[in-house]
Amino acid sequence: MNIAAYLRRDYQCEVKIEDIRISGNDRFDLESAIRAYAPGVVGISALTHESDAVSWIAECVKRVNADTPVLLGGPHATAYPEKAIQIPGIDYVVVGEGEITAGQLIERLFNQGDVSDIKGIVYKKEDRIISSGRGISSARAGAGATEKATAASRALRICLAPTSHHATSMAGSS
Ligand code: B12
Repeated sequence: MNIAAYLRRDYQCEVKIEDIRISGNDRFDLESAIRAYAPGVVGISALTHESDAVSWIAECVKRVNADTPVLLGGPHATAYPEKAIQIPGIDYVVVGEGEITAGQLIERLFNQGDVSDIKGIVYKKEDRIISSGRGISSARAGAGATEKATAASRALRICLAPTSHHATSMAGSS
């Protein structure tokens, strides 16, 4: 995925992709995988008809570690960001192109920084929904548009999980 390549290249993130559409992981397998990998942050990509799967993935993540931030991006997040942020377990919704926004957001989360100036996110703060507008397009971003990781040696881990728990017909893991 584009975002994984971007995070590895520009942020030295360690990224694992779990494609549930292909692997057909059930709830138990996913929980074991999350426990074994212990990601610092989890990102989910989903279409609107996959919203149910998003909530069980996010709940799985929170059961393993309630402090792991969960990001949602992709078509559902982009089309219906204010609905998407209401999905239980979702901490941040990334709207539109995700490369630059996800990089900035993950870096801030790892450094306990303030996220309020990051464009392209929707999140909750004291029961209010905050939307920061559209993000920066990676195609249009010039040099210097990307924040560079200040703690690049730190192992950041993200599990991008395109999701559908209905897809159980294909075996294999990614
Ligand atoms: C190519 C395409 C297909 C292809 C490939 C789909 C695929 N799985 O890759 C095919 C033909 C197979 C297809 C099938 C379907 N599609 Co289609 N498809 C598209 C299309 C034209 C482009 C998608 C694309 O590749 N974009 C380029 C990539 C780079 O962008 P992206 O995936 O959106 O990801 C970016 C951001 O969203 C974000 N992001 C994505 N994930 C994440 C995750 C995190 C954590 C973060 C931070 C950010 C992030 O960052 C990425 C990079 O900038 C879009 C329309 C569009 N213009 O987007 C419709 C679209 C995605 N499809 C749609 C639909 C409905 C379907 C089908 C359900 C149709 C059907 N009835 O069968 C199926 C679903 C199949 C499936 N399970 O995926 C809808 C989704 C609507 C919705 N609200 O969910 C769209 C938006 C079209 C529309 N306007 O209705 N599709």
